[in-house]
Formats: sequence, structure tokens, C-alpha cells
Amino acid sequence: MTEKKVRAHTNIALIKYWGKRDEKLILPASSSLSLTLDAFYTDTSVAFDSSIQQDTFYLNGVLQNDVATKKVSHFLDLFRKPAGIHSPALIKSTNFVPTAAGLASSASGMAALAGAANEACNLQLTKRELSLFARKGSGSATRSIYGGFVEWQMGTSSTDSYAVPIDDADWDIGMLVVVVNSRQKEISSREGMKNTVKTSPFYSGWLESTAKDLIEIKDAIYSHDFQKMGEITESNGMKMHGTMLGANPPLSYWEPDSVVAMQLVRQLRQEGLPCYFTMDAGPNVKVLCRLTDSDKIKKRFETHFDSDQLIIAKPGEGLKVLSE
Ligand code: 2P0
Repeated sequence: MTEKKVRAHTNIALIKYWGKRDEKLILPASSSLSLTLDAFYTDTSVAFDSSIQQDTFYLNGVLQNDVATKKVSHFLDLFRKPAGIHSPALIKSTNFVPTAAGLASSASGMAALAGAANEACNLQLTKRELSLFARKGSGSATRSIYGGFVEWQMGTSSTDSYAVPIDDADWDIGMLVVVVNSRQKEISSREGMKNTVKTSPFYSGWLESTAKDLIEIKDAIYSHDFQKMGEITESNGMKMHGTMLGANPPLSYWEPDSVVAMQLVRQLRQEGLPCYFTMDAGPNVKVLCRLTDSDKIKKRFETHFDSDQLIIAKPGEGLKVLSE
């Protein structure tokens, strides 16, 4: 069997996924919508090899420990089973995330692994099926199968909770990633969202509000209304962080420089430069902007941040098999 390398890009949610209705199947409590980015991606290959004793996983050229390998093995079993394959696999993965970008790589990582497993098992899964499989590895990976703006539909069961492409984002869209801190977070998204669902009194309000935001942002995207899209993005992200603050114990991923970045975005807007922020389960700030304004915005951020903390990303493409 030939070994094929598969590439998947990461994505940033404009309408956030924060909470599951089924922990095991990774079924979300609400639908979400993201923008796939070109600047950050993972390349992965899977090769089944009956001459090795067990699954062997290299990440960025480094042999991984049992915990990381088990996670990959369990995920690969989802593909081995329908393919009737029992051999161990050699998995090689490389994360192309600029040094110290501090962005979670589980979205691109699990999406690329799903694609590589599909190739190695010759299952010939459709993108929709791959999205569904990727979901079982990590929620946000569901969306990384497609490029541009992508919706992860919560669905009614495990068989219809997958992503669908919404728009190719080929209309002067960019994102400035402001790296406030690249340290590993203390509370994982998985733990953080679980506790928020369980304890935050704001959670029911979040679900109601995010469903409305999703409908409205899709209208804005379809009509290429950048301002409306940005306003909904900023508001939705803040509401997600609001639900976390209401959890017990309260959860916050913000750092002082996160607030500095958010204030700068507001200031730029007052000066007539349209841009909007969002934040995920970490202190870094992502600024949604016109691609044609991104250099100007980056320059303004350089008054507060080092230039290696500032990365401009364009919309990225979906999962693809690279020719060896
Ligand atoms: C998102 N995040 O929509 C949200 C916003 C973080 C904040 O998806 O448990 O690594 O593997 O499904 O996908 C990060 O959570 O969590 C995430 P699991 P995941 O992008």
C-alpha cells in the first residue's frame, strides 16, 4: 500500500463550540461556524506495517509517549475496523504552526489523521464522512475538513453531526493572530467546557443566543456583509467567555495583554478601520479583518507587541492529499 501524506489546516470559530451533549460521541450542544486558515496546518501519513509490534507515532520527528500514542491508536481503530485491518501503524505527523504561535493543533491534527487513515485503509470516505470521523477525534476537527467558512451542524445523532462548507471566503477576508502567550493551557478545552455545561447558570442563555447568532452570521456571510459578520463574531466570542466566568470554579483564559489587544481593536475601529476580535480557550486574540487592511493593522499592533507575536493568515483550503 502506498503511503500518502494528507494536509489539514486549522480553523478559528466565529460562532463557538463550547459544550457537548454527548461526551463520548463528541456531539456538540450547539452548532458552530469557523474560518479555516492557510497559515497553520498539519501533514500526516499513516502506514500499516505488520512487522512492527505496536502503533508508533512520531510528531515533528519525535517518538511520542504512550498517552499520546493511545489517543491516536483509538482513533485509528475507527478506520481499521470497517477496513478489516489488524496491523499496527506507523504514524508520522508534522505541525506547521509558526514557532510559539500557541494555537491548538487538535483541529488540524485530527482532521489530517482522519484523511491519512482514510488513504491508508482505502476506505474512500466522502468529505462528509471524514468530517464525521474527525469529530470523534476532536470537535473542532470536524470543521477542518473544509476550507473557507464552515458550519458544524449539531445534528440529531452521531450520524448527522458533521460540517458543511458555507462559503469559500474568497472576498477580502483575513485574520491577524496576536500571540499573547504560547504556554500550554492549564485547563483543557475538554475539561473547561464540561465544567461550564455542568455549573454555569448562564449556559442556557448561551445556547439560546448562539443559535440566533449562527442564523444571523450566515446571512451576513452570504451577503458579504463584513461589518455584520464581525459584530456577531465579537459578540459571540465574548458570550462564550461570559458563560465560562459563570462556571464554578470560574474559568478565564485571559491575560492582561489579551485585554490590551482587544482595546486596540476597539480603538482601530473608532479610527475607521473595520476589525473585530475573538478569543478561544487561551489568551491569544484573533482579529478578523479585511485582508487588504491586515498589514496596516499589524503595524499598529507592533506598537504593543513584537512582530513575531503577530501572524497574518488568509482563508485556508480544505483537507487535501499531497502527492508524494
Ligand atoms: C471552537 N474551541 O469552536 C471552540 C471555541 C475552543 C473555544 O473547539 O473536546 O479541542 O476535542 O471536542 O475541539 C476547542 O475544543 O474539544 C474548541 P474536544 P476541542 O473552536
